[in-house]
Amino acid sequence: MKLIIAIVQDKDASQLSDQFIDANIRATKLSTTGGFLKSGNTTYMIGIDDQRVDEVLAMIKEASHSREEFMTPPVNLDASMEGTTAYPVKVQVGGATVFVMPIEKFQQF
Ligand code: 2BA
Repeated sequence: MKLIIAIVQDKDASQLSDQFIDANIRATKLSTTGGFLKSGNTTYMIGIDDQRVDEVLAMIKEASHSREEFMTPPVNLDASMEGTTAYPVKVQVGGATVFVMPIEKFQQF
């Protein structure tokens, strides 16, 4: 068994959740925040048999789209405490960031 942790964009999450249900893939959906953009994303925890890992990864890949977002860097003050104007920077986000981990034990009580 493996634990798949998949971070996807909120815009892709609804479709992916429906696909998991249709395929009888059990998942836990967490509302998360990207450390860099500090905006919302969605993290799935999926416990899955080894032989279905590739199927789940293909599903995540298919549903996840790359998008451009803008972030405004914090204003830096120099020694004279003068601020420089911060301009928005374009950032390419996603498709999905995925971790696959072995599971030592799976139990439900
Ligand atoms: P964020 O941390 O909000 O990052 C959003 C996007 O900003 C990233 O897209 C990447 O293109 C860019 N970015 C992140 N850190 C950067 C930095 N130090 N300098 C320049 N650009 C940076 P993705 O790579 O597609 O990541 C999307 C989201 O996936 C991330 O949102 C974060 O929540 C998660 N993530 C990505 N890599 C991760 C990792 N190694 N561990 C844990 N979470 C990760």
